Amino acid sequence: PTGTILGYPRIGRRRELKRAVEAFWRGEIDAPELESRGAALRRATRERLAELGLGRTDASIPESFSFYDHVLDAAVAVGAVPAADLTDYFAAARGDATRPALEMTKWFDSNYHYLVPEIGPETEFRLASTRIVAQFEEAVSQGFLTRPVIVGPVTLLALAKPSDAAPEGFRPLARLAELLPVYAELLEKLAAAGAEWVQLDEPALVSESLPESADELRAAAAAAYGMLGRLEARPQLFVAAPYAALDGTLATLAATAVEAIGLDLVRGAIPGSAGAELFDCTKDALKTKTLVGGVIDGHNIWRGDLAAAFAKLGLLRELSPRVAVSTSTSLLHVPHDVDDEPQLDGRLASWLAFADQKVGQVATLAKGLVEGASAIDGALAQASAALSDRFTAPGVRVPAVRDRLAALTPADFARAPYEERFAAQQTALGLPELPTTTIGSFPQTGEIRRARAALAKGELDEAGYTSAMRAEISRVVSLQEELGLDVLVHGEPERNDMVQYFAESLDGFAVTVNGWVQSYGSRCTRPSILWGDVSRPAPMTVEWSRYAQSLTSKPMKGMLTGPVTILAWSFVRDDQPLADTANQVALALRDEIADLEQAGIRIVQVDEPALRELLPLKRAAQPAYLDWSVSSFRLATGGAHTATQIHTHLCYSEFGVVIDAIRALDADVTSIEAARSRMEVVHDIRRSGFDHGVGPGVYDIHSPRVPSVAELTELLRTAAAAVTGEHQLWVNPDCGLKTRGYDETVTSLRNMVQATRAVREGADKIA
Ligand code: THG
Ligand code: ZN
Repeated sequence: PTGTILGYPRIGRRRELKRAVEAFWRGEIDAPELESRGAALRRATRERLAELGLGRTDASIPESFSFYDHVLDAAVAVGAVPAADLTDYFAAARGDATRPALEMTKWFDSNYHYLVPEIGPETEFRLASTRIVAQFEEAVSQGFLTRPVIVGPVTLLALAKPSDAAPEGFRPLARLAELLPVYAELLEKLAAAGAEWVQLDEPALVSESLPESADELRAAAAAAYGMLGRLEARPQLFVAAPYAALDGTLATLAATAVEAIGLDLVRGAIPGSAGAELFDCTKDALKTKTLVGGVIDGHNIWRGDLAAAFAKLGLLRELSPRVAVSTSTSLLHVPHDVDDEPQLDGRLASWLAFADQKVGQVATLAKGLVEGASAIDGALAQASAALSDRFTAPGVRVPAVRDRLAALTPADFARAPYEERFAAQQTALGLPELPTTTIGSFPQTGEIRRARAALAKGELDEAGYTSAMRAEISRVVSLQEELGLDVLVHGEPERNDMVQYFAESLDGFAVTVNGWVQSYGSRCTRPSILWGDVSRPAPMTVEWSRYAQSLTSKPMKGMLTGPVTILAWSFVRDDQPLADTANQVALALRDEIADLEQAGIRIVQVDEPALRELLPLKRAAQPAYLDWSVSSFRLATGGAHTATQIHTHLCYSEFGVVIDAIRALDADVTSIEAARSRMEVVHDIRRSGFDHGVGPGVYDIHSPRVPSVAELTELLRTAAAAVTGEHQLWVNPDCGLKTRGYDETVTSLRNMVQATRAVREGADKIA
């Protein structure tokens, strides 16, 4: 094949997979019906990809379907996660009455989450599922010769975590030699079924953020592909290394018998070019390989510079006579089709490429490879014209925004010293010891969702919507007063998604209607499109917060989403450094904070749950990232009065790597997810010398379980013993409550307040 993609969105153009899977979970459809809906989606995908220009019978079309997650699929295939049927499969993903769910974590530097298999010395590998073979045969029966895709053995093990039974220091990668025969058996079965190519995804080989060192990963790759390459009856092997540069591991793969190597040429440079040295022996080896150039960005939605992409393929051809064009990553990270967004401004739409448009770009470049550049001149020129239009269109560069950015000085990024702020805030707020609060959102009831939908459909007018939201805010405020919480929130009933809400209110953003992207399992988000210079035409949250504060004498927190998270969960312009874009967002938030202060708000929370997520995979790039991400937060909050208390909230584990950055944010109070890691995070915080306010979440909001007063008291005592400062500890759940029901929320918060009182009053007073 000369043109291919590493993977295609599997949720469906209208989220058909989400609907099918959730119907199965609710018991509305049975397993055969779910299977047949999955099959229908796979068939539609193959037909669509062929229609868009990928070859029907030359292994160009990848088989990248999954009912939930591709890492789980690979773990099930090799027997590492036992799953006899779909019920077991989903139980592994989501847990059930008897089994806990597998842990979920971020897939490289994307907003996709995979399930983490648990592998120990006791794990027995065997070919436990041949679903992948059956899906290939299904394609054959429809007249396709497609390319099965599976997570490779090195990545599967490197992403797994040690099972509970594993001894201290055990790493799943130690089991590689026992795992390989199972991959071998699978490859043999695929060959027998007629597969000509198989794609093995090995993004672990590009990451410097895994516990394994580059040398260990390289040795594993040499062992794995040495062994699989020597198999007699096997399909041709295409090892794909998306998300960053392969660096020295390219030489390792080149020295094996794999037939094709996929390079991310959006993130990484052409091998042999400046900064990507190539030794002669590797050069010789590469001449015998198919080099699959990932020149179409799978990670964003820009139409991009097609001529530059084609030029990269030309450079690749100097390394091997066999070159194919592909996407840099799977298209899993982008929505299906720009044509599904008729409401988008036509000019903006002409700058965009979602999955289907990217497949079209691949087909165009493949044609250029086969027929020569002149065959695609027109298409390249059109793409270049769209690109220049994008650089010159109104709103992309707004002088007022740029002037303001250019005039910033270091003073704009700093507040008064913490001690001074602390004293002023104590006076202004008069909070008790161990202040209690929540993270921001309260349960989103059916009523709230219906009001939002009715507003969108025009069935409810602005005034009706506002009064419905005010009624909800008033209910939530009364509830918090009744519970005895110290710092209140308005509950965010008016927000759908914490990023989309701001994107809808800021200039420089567009939002989509059908632009769903899978986040995990059946859950999706619609990332906003940050296309131009960002500014705030009007206050965004102030009226809601002002109203909420008018209902209580307790401090009401203003609730904002921070610049890094707004960038991380949007598709961001790629024509300027992220740092500049982040600072534009930061200035809009800074103005919002000033307006909140004017409206009588004394505490403002600026959430940065995605701070860890954008951390680059390559170590050399991490300090610069941490520098700009921290700076943008400090710019957003740096204008707040000394007496205004700035909070932030961070989700997800792995704080170790960003702990210094968290400290550098200089927020007065930081709430973090800690319930599931049993307060280990408090010790991390202490070790780092963090001395500002901290609210390690005392219970896990991701589960419906209600924590008892006794267990909360115990956790709080642990936390109180670990923090250093007298007034340092805050009490809160570990994340927002919007996905929870009211009953469990009320009981949990009641218990949390009671436990806090017990700890405040001292051990002897506890019944
Ligand atoms: N917003 C955005 N990105 C995110 C999160 C977010 N990425 C990381 C994390 N949070 C992912 N978690 C979720 C949790 C729930 C849902 C999606 C991602 C979810 N989505 C609804 C669904 O699929 O049914 C749709 C929500 C909607 O209507 O907008 O429940 O919070 N941007
Ligand atoms: Zn959170």
